[in-house]
Order: sequence, then C-alpha cells, then structure tokens
Amino acid sequence: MDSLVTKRFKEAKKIYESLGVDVNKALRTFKTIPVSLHCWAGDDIKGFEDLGDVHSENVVTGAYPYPAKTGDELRQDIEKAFSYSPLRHKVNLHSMYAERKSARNDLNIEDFRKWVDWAKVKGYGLDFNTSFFTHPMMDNGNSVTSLKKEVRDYWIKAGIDSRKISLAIGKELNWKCYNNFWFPDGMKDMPANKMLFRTLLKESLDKIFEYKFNKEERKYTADVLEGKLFGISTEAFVVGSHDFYIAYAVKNNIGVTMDLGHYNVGEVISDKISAVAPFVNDIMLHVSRGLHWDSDHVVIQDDQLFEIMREIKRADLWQKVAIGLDFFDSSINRIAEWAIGLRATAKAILASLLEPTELLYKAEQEGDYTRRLYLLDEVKNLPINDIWNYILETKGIAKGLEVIDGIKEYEEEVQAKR
Ligand code: RNT
Ligand code: ZN
Repeated sequence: MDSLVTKRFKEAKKIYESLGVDVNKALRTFKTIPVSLHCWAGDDIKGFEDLGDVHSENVVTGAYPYPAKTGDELRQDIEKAFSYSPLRHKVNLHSMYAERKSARNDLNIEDFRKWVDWAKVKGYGLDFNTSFFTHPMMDNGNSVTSLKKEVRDYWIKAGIDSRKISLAIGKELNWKCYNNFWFPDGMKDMPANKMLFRTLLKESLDKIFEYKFNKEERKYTADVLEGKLFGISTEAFVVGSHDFYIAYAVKNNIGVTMDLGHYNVGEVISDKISAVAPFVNDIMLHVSRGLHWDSDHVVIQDDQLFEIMREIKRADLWQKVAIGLDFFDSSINRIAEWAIGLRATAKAILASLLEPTELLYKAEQEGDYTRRLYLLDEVKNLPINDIWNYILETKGIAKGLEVIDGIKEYEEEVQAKR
C-alpha cells in the first residue's frame, strides 16, 4: 500500500508530465547539485583563535544563546542542520576555524585536518575563505589595501597560502574547493585618493594570484572574488567593488562571487548571472536575504531565490555557478537558521528543475508573450510540495513541524547542556 505521500507524489508526477516535465530526470539532477553551508553562522563569525578583544568587521546582531564554541560542537551542529536537508552538501570554511593555533598567515591544510577528515567520512565537500578581518593585523578595517606595507604583506601571504590550502583540500576530497576572497577594506567617509587604494588592491591581488593554476589544478579549486557595495564603517567607499572585481576576474581568468546582499536595493542577482557567465569560468553565489541593506537575514522562499535558481536551470549553468549560503542572525536558534535556509534553497532548486521550461521557451520563440506570461504565473502553483515530501520521505528526513520540534529538542538536550 502506498503511503499518502507516495500517492500524492504519483498524482503530482502526472500533472508535471502533462506539461512535458521529466520528473525522474529532475530528481536525478537534484541529487547532483551541491549547496555549501557557511560554517560561520554557527558561532557568529568568531572563529577558534585566542585573539582577545579584537574588532570584528562583520556585523552580527542578536543575543541568542548556544553558539558553538569548538570545532566538535560546530561540526555536530552542522550535521544536525544537514539532517533536515535532502541536498548534496558542502561546508564553507573560514580560515579563523583552523584547529591548530597557527598564525592566520601561516596556515596549511593540516590546520584544518579535523574538518577535512570529517568531510571525507561524511561525504561532504569543502569550500574555503581567508578571514581578512577580526584580527590585530587589520589596519583600521583594511587588509591588503592598508597603507602599511607590513600589513599588506601579512595578508598577501595569507591569501597565497589559502590557494594552496584550497587546492590541497580539493585534491584530497576529489571535489572542487572554491576559495572565496572578500576583503572588508574601505572607508567610512570619502577618501581623497580612491585610485591609490584601488591600485594597492590590484597590486596585492597580482601577488596573491601570481601563481596560475594549470588545467588539472583547476579541477580541484577555483578562486572567486566577492565585491560589495558598502558595509558598516565602509559606507562611503569599498575598495573591492563589483566593477573592480568583474574587470579583474575577466582579465585574470578568475571567478566572482555574488552575494545577494551586496548590491543596491532593486538590483537583482537573477539578472546578473547571464550577464557575467559568458566571461568568467566560475561564479559563486552567497545566497542571503538583505532587508533594506546587507542585513544577512535568513534565506526563505522568496521570489528572488526562486528566480535565481530558475535562471541557473534555464541556462543550464549548474556546473558554472556554485551555490553557497551566507547569512547570520543570532536572535534565533542557529541550527534552525541553517535548516530553514537549506530547505528553502533546496525547494527553489527543485522548483526550477520541475519548471516546464520548454513550454515557456516555445511561447517566447513563437512571439506569444501572452502565453508566456500566463505560464510564468500559472506554474507557481504546481504541486511541488508533493514532490518535496516524497524526496524527504524516501530519504527519511523530517517533514513539517517535526523539523522545528526536533531542533527545539536538540537545543534542550545538546546545546543547552554544553
Ligand atoms: C561580507 C561577505 C562575506 C562574509 C563572510 C564571513 O559582507 O558577505 O562573504 O559574510 O566571508
Ligand atoms: Zn558573502
């Protein structure tokens, strides 16, 4: 006897098939698409170093208890979050999560041995970032564009080493490790000499990327540059703006990262992917949700999330666009945050794969924009939840309220008792 979930799945499948959607193929593709979970939401981007009371360039607000304090706690929490997601998982690391007490600019893969071994055992991929922030070597919020040569050199070395770490991780896991570069460098108020800072950024990047990965190495790692519009304390000027990085990336055969919160309100990533994809090898997404600004709210099922996944699906860019999450809200349970964001992202991916894209393309090619608009809106109500629940049930993953009840129980039984 079929369960209710299976019955509903079979019905839904028929509905999709009547629109020309190959549901089995969509389910197969779904299993192949990785999503990288940002480890840093688990402890409000604190990391494991003993640096004392050092200024942080990342703003995280809220006073919810139970941030993870050690690598073991953070990994346990990540596993808990993953237990609610049917996706293929990667974990996005920052260099501040090294578990040997090495200097930030003197790291190698062995400083991340526990992470790598854990990922191997669990079948996760890993991505990497150098933490160019929250550190005594930051010069008034600046790293590779500081006017002090010793500061620039310190961070350049960290950047060079990070590329070796990413490559080593990618090789060891046999899974491409994206190495993201985000520098908070900028100014609270208008600089007089913008050109100087941009020139310093170019010179520093030229040193970091002096070594060119060969074709074989590019299977295991990709460098991606994350631009930004402004930050708290860099309201007037961010050295690494989008224009800068797109130009730099194209010229130097590097990739870019697009964070949903890093653009002017009204600018959408879903419109940028097809504009940038023809010119760069790799695009990484930092899927986030900015309310009015780069507020990094937890990702939920909003229109932009679905639109982004549809863009990737329609252009068949799953190989070129790597999906990573980036949000943090320490006013709610951090594991719930991750689970909500992962599930929303998974659903948006699934919805895109189940979209009757051929029908839309056909209407458009025939110049029938009336039909195209009708279809665009009509498909929003297809029974995706019946397919979703079937995926969860076959994988033994909690559904509905079981998710939040399970997380609450974990909070009481595990997090509160640490
Ligand atoms: C900051 C960027 C960056 C960070 C992480 C911690 O505005 O979004 O990606 O969130 O590297
Ligand atoms: Zn980001």
